[in-house]
Amino acid sequence: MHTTYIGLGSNLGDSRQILCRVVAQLATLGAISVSKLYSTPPMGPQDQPDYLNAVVELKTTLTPLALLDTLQDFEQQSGRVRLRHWGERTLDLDVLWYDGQNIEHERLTVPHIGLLDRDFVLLPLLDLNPKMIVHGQVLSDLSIVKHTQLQPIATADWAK
Ligand code: A4P
Ligand code: MG
Repeated sequence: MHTTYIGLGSNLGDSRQILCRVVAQLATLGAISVSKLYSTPPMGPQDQPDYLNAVVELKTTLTPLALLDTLQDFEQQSGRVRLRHWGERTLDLDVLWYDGQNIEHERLTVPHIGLLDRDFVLLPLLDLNPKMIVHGQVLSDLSIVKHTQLQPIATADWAK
């Protein structure tokens, strides 16, 4: 059994409903725990709506690439629209972490490349695993975590 963390983001369509649906889909892959829900200002182009972000911990037998394939299927099933790089999208699913493995594959980089720089990823990750260490870095010690303005908009039962 492998432990993995999946980042969820949406800022097009009914984002809350889209994220609730994908949480239910992730639950078909193994046991899940869900972070609090965050409303976050956009990273990248500023002329786009705020995002909803959360993280799901998943315990699964899927290999990393099989997991990526499945997540990309879920993105497509959400009617995924992605208009521009770092721009608005109906659903973005990222493999943030997989059993502490470092994966460098043409389709998959794990830990996710932006993980240490994004409070909208770090805060929900720390909800699930307050002692988490990535690339030797204790996440709770990062200055971006200590100085973030982000506040959850819903407790961890938001997807139930
Ligand atoms: N890929 C490589 N590694 C991974 C991984 N660990 N997990 C490849 C998932 N995919 C991975 O993804 C492009 C390719 O990355 C995939 O085909 C996969 O093989 P994409 O999601 O289609 O591309 P993208 O979204 O244009 O680029 P990128 O860099 O993934 O965007 P990000 O980093 O996901 O950023 N602001 C806020 N507040 N909240 C957000 O969630 N998200 C983005 C998108 C921008 N601004 C945001 C947010
Ligand atoms: Mg992505």
